[in-house]
Amino acid sequence: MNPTTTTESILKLAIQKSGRLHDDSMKLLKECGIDISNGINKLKSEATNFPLEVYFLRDDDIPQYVEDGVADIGFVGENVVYEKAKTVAIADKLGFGKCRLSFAVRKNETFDGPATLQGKRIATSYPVLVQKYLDENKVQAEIQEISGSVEIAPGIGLADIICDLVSSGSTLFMNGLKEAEVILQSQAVLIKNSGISNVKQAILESLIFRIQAVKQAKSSKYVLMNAPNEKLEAIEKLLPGMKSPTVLPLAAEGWSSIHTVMTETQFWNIIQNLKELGAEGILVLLIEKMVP
Ligand code: PRT
Ligand code: ZN
Repeated sequence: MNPTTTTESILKLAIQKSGRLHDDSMKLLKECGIDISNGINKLKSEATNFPLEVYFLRDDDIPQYVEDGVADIGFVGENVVYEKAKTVAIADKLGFGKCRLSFAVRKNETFDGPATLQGKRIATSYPVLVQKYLDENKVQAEIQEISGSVEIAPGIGLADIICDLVSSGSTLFMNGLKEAEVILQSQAVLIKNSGISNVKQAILESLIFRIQAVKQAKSSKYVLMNAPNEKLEAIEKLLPGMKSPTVLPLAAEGWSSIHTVMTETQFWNIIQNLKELGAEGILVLLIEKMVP
């Protein structure tokens, strides 16, 4: 620790110790230029070049630790934040750990909206969110809370329907189930304690600034192409870009090189038109950081 720093000037971040969010959480910190000395002490680790201390915890415990102020902030799935219903604020979405919480039924059964759930036994690890959905839809059903392998519940006669996290859908498919209704779209988010000090708030803002630059870069591509000068105006009209594109003359007479930034979707939407206008030698490059 830098001799001038005190615990009050270090932001405490809780991330998942192991599991689906661990690697992406560590990767995000790295992409933000924050080095974590992942020493022998796996419970917590300190950044060497940013006022941050990282606690490694079970994801279910993170909202509680942040509410209590044991950690100032945490990276955790929205599904866990809403299920635990602690008093924490969501400060940013992190763009990884995407999944959805869905009802699933046996593949030969039909699901005609919430009324299908009436009187059924629902197996889930998310009793709070499922009960909320039942209440909102004025349906009564029996919730069987189980902590893992929810997808086997219909097969062993424990439940008629399940409500579980889905990403690719292959777990449901392999268990003879099909997704029937999504009740929550989720991704990893940054949660924060509601009463953090001004000093910590300033550190958090600089962390969020870095996270946003990383996220923005991920969704954008740096695109270069060569184009005949007489088509420059028409091509520029197609390009989204941060401001206007950079246009540089090529050694070849009558040709220019155009540099610009766009999202991957925008690129695929305009690529045919660019080619029709005579653009060639089109290069698409990754961007590491992007500050608008
Ligand atoms: O030990 P700890 O309590 O910390 O971890 P955990 O076992 O409770 O959680 P973990 O590591 O499985 O998941 C952590 C977080 O990852 C979840 O809270 C979600 O926010 C997010 N996430 C993203 C997922 C999935 N995708 C996901 N597919 N969490 C779980 N799954 C499971 C799902 O429960 C089902 O069993 O994967 C299976 C379905 O996946 P597909 O691809 O077959 O549809
Ligand atoms: Zn968990």
